[in-house]
Amino acid sequence: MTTVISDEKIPNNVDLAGDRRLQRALEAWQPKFIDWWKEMGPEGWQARDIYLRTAVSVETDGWAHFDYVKMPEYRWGIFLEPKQEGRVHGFGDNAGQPVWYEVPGEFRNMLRRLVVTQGDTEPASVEQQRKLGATAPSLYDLRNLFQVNVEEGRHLWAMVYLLHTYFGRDGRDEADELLQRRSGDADKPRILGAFNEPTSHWLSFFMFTMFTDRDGKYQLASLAESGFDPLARTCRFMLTEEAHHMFVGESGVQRIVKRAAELMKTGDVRAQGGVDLPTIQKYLNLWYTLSLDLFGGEVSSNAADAFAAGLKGRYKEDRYSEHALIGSTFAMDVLRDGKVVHEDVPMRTALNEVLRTEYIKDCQRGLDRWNKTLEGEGCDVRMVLPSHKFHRQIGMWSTHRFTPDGQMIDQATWDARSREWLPDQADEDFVKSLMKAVYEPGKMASWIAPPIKGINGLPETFEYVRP
Ligand code: BYC
Repeated sequence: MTTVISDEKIPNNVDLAGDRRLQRALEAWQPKFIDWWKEMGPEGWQARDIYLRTAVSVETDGWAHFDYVKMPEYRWGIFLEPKQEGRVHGFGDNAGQPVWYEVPGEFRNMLRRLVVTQGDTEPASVEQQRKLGATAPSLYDLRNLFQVNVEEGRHLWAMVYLLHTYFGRDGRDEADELLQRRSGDADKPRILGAFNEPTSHWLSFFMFTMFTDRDGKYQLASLAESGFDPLARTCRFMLTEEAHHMFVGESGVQRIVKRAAELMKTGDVRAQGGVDLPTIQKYLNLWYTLSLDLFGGEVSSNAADAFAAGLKGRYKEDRYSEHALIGSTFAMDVLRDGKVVHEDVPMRTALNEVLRTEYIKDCQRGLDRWNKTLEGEGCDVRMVLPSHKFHRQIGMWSTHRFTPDGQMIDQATWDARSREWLPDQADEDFVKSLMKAVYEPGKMASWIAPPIKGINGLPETFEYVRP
């Protein structure tokens, strides 16, 4: 076990020194990444000492090193889970055949698209969150924001390693373009919808890390099944870091919910500087549905092709007994002639929906924990996941309007009622008005309860970010 950061220019466990050409190519990309980080990373905090975790190996008992570091000096490294000898494809048309260690020619484009789509989300999220440091509710939260940011940077490195190593010239061009697109930019936006939405305050940040990072968990887990072995191994290690991001989101919202319930006992929540539960529910509705869109269309030939090819599997493929999925079906709601019907859809084309269904169950478990908090505070309001048909912008439900409980409505009803369900400008202005920075160790903003414990066994009063 080692928790010491190696002194190589790019820390790694892929023997970069043994491949001079690749090492040179990545060392040429590194300064472009640092320039991007300085321009688009956390605004105003680059020269500060932040108490951060750095990945230094993939060993379960000691992969992380904790210390103060200035973010531009963070040691972004390349870490893949170790190779399992004799690994075979776990699903699709090649199930049982040896996995690939190089990119098969016929699937090169499909694979590159998956890697680029995944890679694009990582810098996008850093860009979305770059101004949040100015309004952090505590030093603990400020540090968690930066932890998430630097690790999204490392996840970008993971995808760039794959592009440089396996996709030649095209891969190098794609790696450069990952640093050129910008979240929310009209001319060169990020690829997926949710990654172009502004994350303009901490309630949105916590909802993003709860719901959008959780999409990341499911997408990475299905790529971790890939028969392209280097992709599987890199995604497996990324999942280790992803767990903390979802913790930040889930516990962040839980603390806001707790504070709201406490304030409800003494009067109007907003008047006392809290975020009221109906407003929290609206932001939940927004970020949950934006994240549902990230799974793609309900019926998707792309998903079927990626599964057939052995490139993208299901969540925890080994829980299933059947891995070819020829002739099987998935029962799901679909739109037929403008009506919702429940139908059996050929399984391979339904795989985006299969994955989304797993994700929805996982989100519900998070809400159950928030609702336990409400119960514990003696509050009888409950947080609810809206229907998967509500407020969709991708897939078959995007063509019609639905209420949060899944009833189809016309556009006029939607126009009259959507403000009850989604945040409007007044909600946005109100939430922003609460966002005043608290930088004193151990102190919290009025709208959020303190965390249950600090980071890495340290107290909540620890100076996680030095002045
Ligand atoms: N926005 O067959 P379809 C994370 C496009 S998050 C815009 O329905 P398919 C993270 C699609 O590209 C995880 N466009 O779906 C979290 C296609 O275009 P073409 C990110 C969209 O192909 C927090 C067309 O619509 N990982 O890690 O199965 C912080 C029809 O597509 C969207 C991945 O996404 C959308 N939402 O796509 C940091 C994994 N959805 O081909 C990080 C890699 C679909 O017609 N990507 N389209 O031009 C994939 O597995 C798949 O590409 C998708 C589903 C999940 C996006």
